[in-house]
Amino acid sequence: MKNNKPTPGSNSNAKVEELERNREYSEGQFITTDHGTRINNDHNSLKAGERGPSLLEDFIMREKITHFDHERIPERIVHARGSGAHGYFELTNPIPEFTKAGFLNDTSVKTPVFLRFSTVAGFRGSTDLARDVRGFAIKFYTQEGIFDMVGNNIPVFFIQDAMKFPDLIHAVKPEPHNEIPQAASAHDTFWDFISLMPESMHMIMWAMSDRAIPRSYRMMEGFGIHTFRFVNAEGKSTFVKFHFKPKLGTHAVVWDEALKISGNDPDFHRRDLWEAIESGSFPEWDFGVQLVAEEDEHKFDFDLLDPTKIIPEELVPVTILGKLVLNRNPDNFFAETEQVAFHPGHVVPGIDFSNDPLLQGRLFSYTDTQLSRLGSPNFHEIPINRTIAPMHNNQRDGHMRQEINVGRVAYSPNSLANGDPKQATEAEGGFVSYHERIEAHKVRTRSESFSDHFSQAALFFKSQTEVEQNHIISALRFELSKVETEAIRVRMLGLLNQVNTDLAEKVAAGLGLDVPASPERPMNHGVGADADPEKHEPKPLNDNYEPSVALSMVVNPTNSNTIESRKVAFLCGEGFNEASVNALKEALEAKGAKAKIVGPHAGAITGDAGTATKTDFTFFSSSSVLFDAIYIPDAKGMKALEANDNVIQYINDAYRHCKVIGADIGTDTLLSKTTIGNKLADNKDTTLPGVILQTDENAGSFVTDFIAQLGRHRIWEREEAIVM
Ligand code: HDE
Repeated sequence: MKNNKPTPGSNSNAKVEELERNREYSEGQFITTDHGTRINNDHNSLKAGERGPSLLEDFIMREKITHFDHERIPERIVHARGSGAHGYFELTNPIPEFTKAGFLNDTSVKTPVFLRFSTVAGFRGSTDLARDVRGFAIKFYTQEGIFDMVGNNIPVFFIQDAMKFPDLIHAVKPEPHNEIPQAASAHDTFWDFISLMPESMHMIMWAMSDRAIPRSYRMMEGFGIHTFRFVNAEGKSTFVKFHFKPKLGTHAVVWDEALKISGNDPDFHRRDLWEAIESGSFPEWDFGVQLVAEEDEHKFDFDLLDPTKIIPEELVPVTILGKLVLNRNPDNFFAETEQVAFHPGHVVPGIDFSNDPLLQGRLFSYTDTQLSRLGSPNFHEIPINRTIAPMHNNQRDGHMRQEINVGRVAYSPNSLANGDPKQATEAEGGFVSYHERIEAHKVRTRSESFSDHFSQAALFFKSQTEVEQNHIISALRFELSKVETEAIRVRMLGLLNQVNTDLAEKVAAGLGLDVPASPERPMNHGVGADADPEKHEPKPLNDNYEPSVALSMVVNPTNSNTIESRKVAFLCGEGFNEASVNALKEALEAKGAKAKIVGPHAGAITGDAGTATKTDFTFFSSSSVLFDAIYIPDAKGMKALEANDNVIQYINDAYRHCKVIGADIGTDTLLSKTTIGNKLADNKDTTLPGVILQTDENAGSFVTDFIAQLGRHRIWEREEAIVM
């Protein structure tokens, strides 16, 4: 018997309620076999005598162990590592002139969603902080069926044609002979492939940028990448690209930090998402679209069907339709996050596909992969995948079928069931594919309009601030220095040089190489056997684009200086200054930030006013890479802090990673042992950006200063020439 526990009110929705029929609550219940027989002893197997052999008869042990033996399913071939949450989409700006999709027309309906974030290359247990693209896959449970927006946090892709996807993934995954490296693109096979695929250059710029090491899933943009179609009630189509802009802004960590987080907390992003939702700090995005009239299809320098291109927001602005909010963690990771099955081909009337050859290939792949991953064509019956719209058809049977279809008719046309289930006319909500006129030869080739591989790569690079450009250069140096085959490094320099000479030269300097005078001609995979190779040569750079602020994370116009949910470590010694801790803590918490007490040991420490205060972490069990800023109050036990290498490391890392550091009066000796001390020793009058030292004079402004600096996310002016 199940308890029928109500689902918590405010963060429930139609899908969350629908899942209730599958929830199992054990509280107050007897333990039973899978078949309901109450178990009297769950600790011992059935034996012939106390010290004798186990008996085959033991149906209870056999059932328990058999189930355990079969607990695992294959992990996703890509995007194996991920985390998900429930939420809703709320429409504020209906667009009936562009699409008839109900959930984009009716503002009275909140559409339930389930969003899964992921990395691409690593295995299920790999670190969250790998340099990688992040998946951003949303299941919209609309009243007209499921719409899956299976996107990424980067708006372009490595390849132009689905035919190359297995090659790309074989190249980036661990090398097949020794299964090294895990969750990393810094190895020969990946860069060998990329160096022969000029079409990947735009994506490479993004993947080597800080976008590939996000601070949080909640601080990433999401993109549908491909051009899709909207279709309105009159059957008119408009090209559309999907965008999700995070309320907290788009932010990253720095590479050294990513490496250290991977050791300190490989679940960093998963934990961050979970904790934010549990604490009521609900992640939120604006959902927007770029719309292009059919008549304008050919008005751009690039092809709308080419998934290695963006439409710069300066050319077509993003129209915001509403907000997407995540407000509920799953009840069970396996049942929901692991078994959720996305598919770009899950669409509803009013949304249709373009002929992007990458998208077209995906339309095949996703059902196919669920068959091997989830094991049956009945994966749509798994609770998280179930539509909340009525579902009736003549599909039947198969492994693990749940539905009990009543009646003798499982075919159409039929007369024995009055022709039911019946087809829906367009007016009744039947899906009608867009009537695109196509007149063409069957050819196995690529369109010439897909040959400009460098212009948007150059646009991306020049739209970055100097700090961001330096990070791209460092990332390329890091990755390529891990490549053992020199010819691959040289070929990459040749390609980078076609994007931006300064970039190529700086990367080359880090590799101890020269940029090749004439790049080795990469093999051109776009040429079909029946095509003219000259016509498919990569076009030289067209540098006509204006830089776009939307592409930079530092000057991105959607970034606000909110400090909501940011985490600040308070490094407290015994007898810490309670007044200064409380003043900053209260001010931070009032703005939605989190203050964590880090102390010399677990349990509690006592402040100078005698208050026993629980420590959240110790200097040994945590690190500044897990926080956005640190504050060091004065303490009677300051001497112990001064002698503690972990404390010094805390401060040095926070400084190196350009984080805000606040310090009380009385911390001078401690600071003198850190990088801060070294910098100040050079010039006593210098103030260091983002290092806020409390004095008697600034007592009134310290807290506001600290909060203002924290809102900047990083103090980039502190970053010294990372690039030699
Ligand atoms: Fe995927 N991709 N993909 N992909 N993809 C999968 O489906 C595939 C591509 C993306 O959280 C797989 O259920 C092909 C682009 C996300 O469950 C698989 C091609 C984009 C997720 C698959 C692509 C994506 C997947 C593996 C080239 C961004 C995770 C497990 C034609 C727009 C969804 C699964 C989740 C997952 C195939 C390219 C995004 C094998 C063949 C481009 C976010 O079906």
